[in-house]
Parts: sequence; structure tokens; C-alpha cells
Amino acid sequence: MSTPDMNRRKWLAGAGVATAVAAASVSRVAMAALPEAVQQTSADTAAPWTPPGVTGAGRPYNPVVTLNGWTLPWRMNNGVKEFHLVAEPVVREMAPGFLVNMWGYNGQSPGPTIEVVEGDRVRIFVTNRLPEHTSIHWHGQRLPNGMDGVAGLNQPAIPAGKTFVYEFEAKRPGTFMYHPHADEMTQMAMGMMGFWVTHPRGRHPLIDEVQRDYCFLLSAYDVEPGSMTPQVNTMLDQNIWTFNSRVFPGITPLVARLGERVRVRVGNLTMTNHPIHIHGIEFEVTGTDGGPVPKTARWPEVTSDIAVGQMRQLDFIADEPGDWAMHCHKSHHTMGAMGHGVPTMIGADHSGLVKKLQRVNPDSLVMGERGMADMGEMEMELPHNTFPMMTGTGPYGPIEMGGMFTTLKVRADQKPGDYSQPAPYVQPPGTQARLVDAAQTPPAARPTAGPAPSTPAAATVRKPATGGGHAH
Ligand SMILES: [Cu+2]
Repeated sequence: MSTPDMNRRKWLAGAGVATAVAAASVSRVAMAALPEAVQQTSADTAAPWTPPGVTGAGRPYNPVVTLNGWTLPWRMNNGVKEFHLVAEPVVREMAPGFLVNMWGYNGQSPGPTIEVVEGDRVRIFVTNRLPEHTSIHWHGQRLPNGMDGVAGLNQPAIPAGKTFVYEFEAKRPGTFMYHPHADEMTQMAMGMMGFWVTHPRGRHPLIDEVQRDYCFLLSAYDVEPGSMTPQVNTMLDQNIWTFNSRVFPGITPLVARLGERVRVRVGNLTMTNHPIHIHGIEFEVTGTDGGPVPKTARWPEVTSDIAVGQMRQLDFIADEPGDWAMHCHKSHHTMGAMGHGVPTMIGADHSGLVKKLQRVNPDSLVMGERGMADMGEMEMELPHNTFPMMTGTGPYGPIEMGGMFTTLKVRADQKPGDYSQPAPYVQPPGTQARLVDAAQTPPAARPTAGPAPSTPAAATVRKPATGGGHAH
């Protein structure tokens, strides 16, 4: 904790943990022929957006909160909800101080969340400001074939500089996403994607009302340390694993009031599956991109594996106060950029090696002989604009994470609808793991009292080859 880079790390951690749900810093950008195209200039989590007045086909709903994202405003035009998406190059702040050249929508990657009500007629103008053609596929939606967005199959691609319009009825309530279906590999590797939520028109037997409704997409990028632009040809060896193109400690923690019903909607647009794990509570998968899950088909989980191209809706009661980790359970996905080719050094004595290396290069450094935890607090010169492998500090020290990791903060005194970030959780006295004097607490001994085993064979280890199975 006394390393010289403490200030830098504190700054990183502080910015992540203290990121409040900022008021949407949305600026209207004057764009010829597109008066309603709204841009987002910040990577902060925008406050949930409650549409003013009329809500289209449905009753008022509890709006979603997009982690480090925002909801796209619309206008009503003769009974149709009109949205304007602008596909364009953006610079995304993936964590404070770590900027990446991406492609996205309306100023950010991912694009804004589109939030409508079952039965709404929706019209979406898509303007292409990319250097190449694009299209948008509305993943999971029931819609006319010509609105499905597969370039070449359902429509001509949208040329650079042109605007296409999509129009359909949001027929089915649930959790959806949107992404290009033209030069998909490149455009998704550059960050083009967004979330879509269709709220039920009325009370729904399989969709519970919740007090907090969070959503985010899983995406992954290959950004070489010191560079700013993702390598789009990388298939599996990405080094930046994100919730909504943000990495820990830049991901806004989820907050809930004790006892509230909470929903977390997750979609996966990476090239591998992500077991999303929430500490402290049990959830049920109540819906997928295919619709609500029948109640008889739900079971409790603390981890849900979300496969490529899938969406999952996780519902739970936030009935345990604390700061609970929430992360992908693939441990490499909670790390920042690192060299995967580095050999494991645990247990190796390389004190002589360092001296030899330093004769050639005085800056030589060999690491990892005690594990990699030292990385969490060491000072290491990183190339410019490089996200460290491990970072983030909690009230008790380095958290040693870096990618798909954030926290769920459950508080008894969090007001309903209040998304501000509470201070770190203070455990009640006697409820925290603590240092003890090992000499004063000897381990339980193997029982020695009682009769000796009646047959010596019971204590004989039998090899598997004897067919006897395990000895106990
Ligand atoms: Cu993962």
C-alpha cells in the first residue's frame, strides 16, 4: 500500500467505486436532417430514464439502468415511437485514463439502450457515419423478415453516409439486443452493439415487477498494450473483458435497498461463454432472449453460464446487506491486459537469474515466484494507455481484479429509487474474517480414542489396479 504508484491506483479505484449514477450528460448535436439524434458524451451510468407523459402502448414502467450506459430518448409521431441511431467511430473510456478507439452508436460503445412497451410501434432511423457499410439486426425480436437486418439477405447494406429506417411492432416483452449484420466480425470487435428492453403491457404472469432493473452486454477486445485500437482479427485471445465496454474498477457497482427485488439482464456478444457469478444471494433465470422462463422450469443458481449470442434475465431478492462481488467466473476474464505467454514461476528460485539478466538490462525483473498477487500493488512502468493486469483497491487493500468484475451493494438505508453509491460496507462487529494466533488455535486432531479398527485392512490404501476403489 506504500508503493509510489499509490496515487495513481487510488485515483483509478476511486473513480470506479465512487462513480455515481450521473445525470445523463446528454447533449443534442446539431445534425443536418437528424434533429433528434442525441449523443452521449460520458461513460458514466445514466440515471434511469422515465419518459415524460405518454408511454406509448403501455402503462408506465420501471425503467432499466444500463451499466455505464444510457437510454435513447424517443419522440412520438402519430402513434409511432421514433428513435435515431447514428453508427459512428467513438472514443470509449473503458476505465478512467484508458481510452479506446471504437465503433459505436451516438457517441459511445455500446450504443444506447432502447426501451419500449409491448405493443409499441417502433420506427428506428439508422444513419451510417462509419467508413464502410453496416446494418442492424434486432436480436430476438418478432418482426417482418425485411426488418431483420441481415445485409444481403433481408436488405441491402446501409452505405456509408446514408440513413435507413426500420419499423416494426415490439410484439414480445423481454430482453433483446441489437448489433450489425454486415462485416459483423469487424464491427462487433470494434464495439457495435446495444441493449433493447421491451416491458410488458400490463401485469404479466411470468414477468415480476422489480424495484431495480440493471442491464449490460458482455464484450471483449484485443487492445495491444500501448495502443488504442482493437485488433479485429483476434478470435479468442482478447485481453480486455468488459461489461458494456468498461473494465473494473471502471464498472459502476449495482446498488439495491435491502429486501428489494432486483433484475440483472445480461447478453453475451463475445467469442466465448461467461459464467456470471453473484455473491451473497441466489437468483433464478427468469427469462432469456426467447422469452420468460415458465416457473416450473426455474431453479436457484449463484452462477449462470451465458453462452455466445445468449441473453439471461437474473432475478433475486437483495436480502443480504454488504458489498458483494459480481463477476465472470473465468478468472482470466477478471484481469486486464497481460502476456499469456509468460511461464508460471511459482516455486522457482530465480534470484541468480535476475542478477544475470540485469547485467544485460538493468531494468530486468522476474516476477511470479510467490504467485501473481504482488502485481496488485507493485509499481510497474506500463506502456502509455495500458490497462494494468490487476488493479482496484477496496477498504482492506488491493482487490486484484481488472475485467468483468463489479460489486452489488445492498444497504438497509438506501432509499427506493436512489442510485447514488453508498460508502464501503462496514461489517457488524464479529462478522468479519480476522487474524488469529495460530499457536492458540491448534487444528482438530484425528480421533485417537475409541477401539482400534477391527481389521487392519480398513486402513490400507488399495491401488486402483486392485479394483477395490478408494480406501478411507
Ligand atoms: Cu468471462
